[in-house]
Amino acid sequence: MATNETPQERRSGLLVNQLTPICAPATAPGGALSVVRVSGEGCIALCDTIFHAKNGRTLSDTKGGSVRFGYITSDDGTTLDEVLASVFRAPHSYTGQDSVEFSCHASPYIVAELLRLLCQAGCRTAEPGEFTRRAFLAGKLDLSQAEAVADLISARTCAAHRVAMNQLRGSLYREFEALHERLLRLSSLLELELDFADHEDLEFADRTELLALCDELDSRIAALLSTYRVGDAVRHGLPVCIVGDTNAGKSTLLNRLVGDDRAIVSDTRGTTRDLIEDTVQIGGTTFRFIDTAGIRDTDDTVERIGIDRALAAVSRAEIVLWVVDATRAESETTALAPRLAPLVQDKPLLLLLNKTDLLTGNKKQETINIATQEDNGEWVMVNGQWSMVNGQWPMVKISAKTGDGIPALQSRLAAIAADLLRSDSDTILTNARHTEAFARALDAIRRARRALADGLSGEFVAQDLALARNALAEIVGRITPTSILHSVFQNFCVGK
Ligand SMILES: Nc1nc2c(ncn2[C@@H]2O[C@H](COP(=O)(O)OP(=O)(O)OP(=O)(O)O)[C@@H](O)[C@H]2O)c(=O)[nH]1
Ligand SMILES: [Mg+2]
Repeated sequence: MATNETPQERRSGLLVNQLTPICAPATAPGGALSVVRVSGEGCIALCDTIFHAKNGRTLSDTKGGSVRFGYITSDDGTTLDEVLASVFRAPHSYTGQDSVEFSCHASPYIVAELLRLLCQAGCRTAEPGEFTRRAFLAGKLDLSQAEAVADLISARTCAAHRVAMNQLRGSLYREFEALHERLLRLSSLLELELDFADHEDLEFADRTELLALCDELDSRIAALLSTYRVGDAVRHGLPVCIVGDTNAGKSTLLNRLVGDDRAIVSDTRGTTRDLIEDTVQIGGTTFRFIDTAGIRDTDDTVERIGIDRALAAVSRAEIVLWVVDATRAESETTALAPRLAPLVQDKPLLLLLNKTDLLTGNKKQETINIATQEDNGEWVMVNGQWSMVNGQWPMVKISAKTGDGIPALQSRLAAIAADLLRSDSDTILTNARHTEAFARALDAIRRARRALADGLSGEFVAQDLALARNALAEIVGRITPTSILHSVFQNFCVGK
């Protein structure tokens, strides 16, 4: 667990005012009840100055972990509200300090008055994340768990909740402990050797064992890093790029999928210039749909910038939806396949045959034929173009305008997402800060391994191993620059 007072933390001033009683609403406005949190030295007696129980009992004579019913009395002697007060005594509380949580009626007036009375009695208003920061400084949570609290609060899907909950229960901390222990073992073997550097021929550490330890650390950290792709998608939404020719109906499709008028739709070619994003949940997964500029040859400088952005978005996306106007399917696919194919080699692409509501007679039959060929798994559409580029792109027929085929598209997307987001690992990296620190640790371990393999002096190896240890320690907050601590807690809301 995070240590209570490292010199670095003390210097940083994080412990200044660490004991002062603080108060803040812990619930968002709205609803029937609100919780107001109070924490700090002497806060229970402080709350007694505004809280009165019918039977004359006080919060000071209430056991930790129990609840008392009573009234909040204003300074003019009137009753502000009937409340339940939960009392927690150090160290058995969220912050590790004496704490009180008032459960009051959710009127904004009551909450504001209660906070005013508490401040008048000696509290100060809590800063964002200050309760969790106190919990971290008291060693109740490591830094990765503190960050998981924020993730848990903002989790909107089952997957995001599961990842945050695992991290809150210490999954990342356990990874840290296991890796750190192995690194320490590696370092101590080497340092023993350095202590006896005068004895030239002495080599205490078995090089094969050291190399094997490096490899073990390397593969575990590399495996953890590879989970970030999934973690990022879980947290920010799986990026799905909507791409295609101008006027194919991309913006109409974005609006249809997110159920909102997000992008301008018009029959003028080249309407969309910039990337337009919105998230929506389908089948328990958050998707981040990205509408893009239609791809065509153009002399317009701004439109060209838009097209470059569209192609870059295709490269970054996890899934690509290629929208084709079904009435012009041949020309659009022939023109764009060579530009898109190289960008989508390793990612799922759905070819969306849009505007099927406009198909009649022969055209309709043609589309049905294409779809049938797809079922055979070897459809070749235009002059052999498909098979040359990629014969396996599955197709969905839709009408973005009427909504026809959209449920089928949504189930297709849900199935692809389930496949992409499958992970055997309990620990999934969702946080860029953790990922960057693991990457630094991995770099250092790889340098150490090279130095060992090249037979360099143990000193160089030891330096890199120390860098790797420090990078890991930052993740859980054992050694963490003050600026990082501040930015972590500033991202919390007040009352957390
Ligand atoms: N009939 C029919 N018209 C559609 C459909 N989808 C889009 N449209 C029409 O096609 C025109 C172009 O639609 P947009 O959604 O703006 O096309 P886009 O691909 O975003 O076009 P750019 O932004 O210019 O690249 C508009 O007039 C839409 O109403 C559809 O499924 N059926
Ligand atoms: Mg558009």
